[in-house]
Amino acid sequence: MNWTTAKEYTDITYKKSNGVARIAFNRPDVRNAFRPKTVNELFDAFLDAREDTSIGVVLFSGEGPSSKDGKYAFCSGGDQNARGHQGYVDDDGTPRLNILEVQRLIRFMPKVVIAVVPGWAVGGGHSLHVVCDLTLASKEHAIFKQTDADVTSFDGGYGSAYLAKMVGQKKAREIFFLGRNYSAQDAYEMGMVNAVIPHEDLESTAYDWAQEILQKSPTSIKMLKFAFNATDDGMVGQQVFAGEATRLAYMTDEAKEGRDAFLEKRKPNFKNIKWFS
Ligand code: S0N
Repeated sequence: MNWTTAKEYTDITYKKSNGVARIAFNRPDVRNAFRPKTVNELFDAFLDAREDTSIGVVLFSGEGPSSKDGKYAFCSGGDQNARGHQGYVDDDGTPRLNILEVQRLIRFMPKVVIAVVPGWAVGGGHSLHVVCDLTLASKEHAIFKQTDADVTSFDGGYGSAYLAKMVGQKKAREIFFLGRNYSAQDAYEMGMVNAVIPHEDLESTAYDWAQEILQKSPTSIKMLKFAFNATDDGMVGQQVFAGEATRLAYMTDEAKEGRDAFLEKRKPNFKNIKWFS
């Protein structure tokens, strides 16, 4: 793994290596809680990873351990110090709920996003791992927990409704209503974690998974991701999937004929195009 820093930020790190981007929270002393600035940086980095045609997989993690007590975290959700009465407040004084935009960016980007969970995944941090395509968790340090109902800052979207699709209604309600701690092994048995990895191997395993995915056909991977999403995402899911279907249609002879006929001010001739069943 020869990581190159892709861009310098204050609240996150952003690196790239051989088709893989790695974006990580970098506020370990507050268990990688996000403030609006963190979220703006995440959005910027994820957008860059989406637009970079050399990148096929994004690893999403948290730096650590904490300098105070040596504990690891993926993310502990919204920074409660930044929370006002109408949302999470930035330096400009505007209250925001902008983590939801990052969730949508992860969900709709045509690349695989893997949550690499080295420690706590809590509240809005738990919701972020839920929205990722895959989750790998540290055997020794990962702990999954939902505190939304303790602090009255709850995710009624992907964080809960999609979680229920993943682990079942009863289990999802237990996670949110009781707010207990779940180990990596518990999370694996529930179906919300793909693999439990010894902590010292977590990063290299995530990189290996990314390299394995990068051997596959990019079009297949993105069509599969959007197909998996479509049934849960309503008309937006259909729109995202259909956009890629339209792109494939652009690559056909009939698309070329349709375009050329318009530009040449003549009727299109589709007579030689087969009606495949
Ligand atoms: C993570 C927990 C369980 C870790 O416990 P532990 O190991 O005992 O450590 P602590 O001593 O508690 O913490 C260490 C230091 O870190 C600070 N800290 C931890 N988490 C946060 C946080 N979220 N905000 C600010 N500071 C945090 C501690 O204060 C401590 O600092 P010091 O050393 O100075 O004392 C435990 O810490 C915990 O339970 N944390 C709080 C988790 C939480 O409730 N998070 C918020 C939950 N809600 C959301 O995230 C939802 C927000 C959201 O995504 C959303 C939803 C709907 C619509 C929009 C949004 C949006 O935000 O956009």
